[in-house]
Amino acid sequence: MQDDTTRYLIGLGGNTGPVECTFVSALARLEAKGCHVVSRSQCYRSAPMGSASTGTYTNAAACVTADFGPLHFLDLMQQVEHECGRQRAIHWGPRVLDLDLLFYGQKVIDSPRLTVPHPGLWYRRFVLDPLVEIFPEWKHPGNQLTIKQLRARLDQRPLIIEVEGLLRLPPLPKRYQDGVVAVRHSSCRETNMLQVQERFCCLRVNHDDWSRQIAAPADFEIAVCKKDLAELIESILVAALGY
Ligand code: A4P
Ligand code: MG
Repeated sequence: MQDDTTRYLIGLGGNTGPVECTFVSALARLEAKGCHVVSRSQCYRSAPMGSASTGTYTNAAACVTADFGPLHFLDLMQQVEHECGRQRAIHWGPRVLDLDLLFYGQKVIDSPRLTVPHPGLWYRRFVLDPLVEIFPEWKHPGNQLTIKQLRARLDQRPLIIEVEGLLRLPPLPKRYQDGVVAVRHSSCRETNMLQVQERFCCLRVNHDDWSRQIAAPADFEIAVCKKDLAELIESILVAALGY
């Protein structure tokens, strides 16, 4: 068994066409390009995260080893997406296949083309469900929580999403009754965060005008532009609550 530094954990997703067959084909294509598929999870179904997509998603995860670096690996994943019929029309739109690099061993990468660990994995059931099946004890290099612990946080109720730096929240649909969206004021930053984190799953959204997500913060954060806030919070609720 190779050590963690050479393992790629990937997420597979899709909501158009015969998705389970596409996953089999995608992994075979990666092998044909010189990768070795060590293990893969079953398939999991979930509601689509993001308003640009409507069909139910199928997701899975796989562990792959390869003798080349992460940017070349990303090239191969994108080639495989293309060969399987992926068209990049709408962000978060319907797709036959989406391959995401979730982890590359314990490495942290923050480059224009690649962010690893994947910045959205910690609040997405559809990523953590398959991952916990194949690697429950794998640690996130950002805060050393295991996949199992990250997944368990999403089962806590109420599920709190804290939005930092906002005075008022945008209106959100009432159907997410298990999720609580709270505003965190910068003046009570340290102490309140610590208390809340012990009791609840605290998903933090940092509401600055940062242009892109960050890879391995001290805690997990999402940077987001103001105009997208309501949609982003709703996406997080869908992905974290699973409905
Ligand atoms: N990129 C940066 N980091 C990575 C990484 N770790 N893995 C860059 C893969 N790509 C990475 O990706 C856009 C760019 O991200 C790439 O060119 C690459 O350089 P993309 O696949 O072209 O676009 P996308 O997938 O539409 O966007 P994004 O932001 O990657 O979306 P996600 O996070 O993949 O989410 N709902 C359910 N239930 N299940 C899903 O699987 N997936 C999505 C897409 C939306 N809703 C979903 C699901
Ligand atoms: Mg993607």
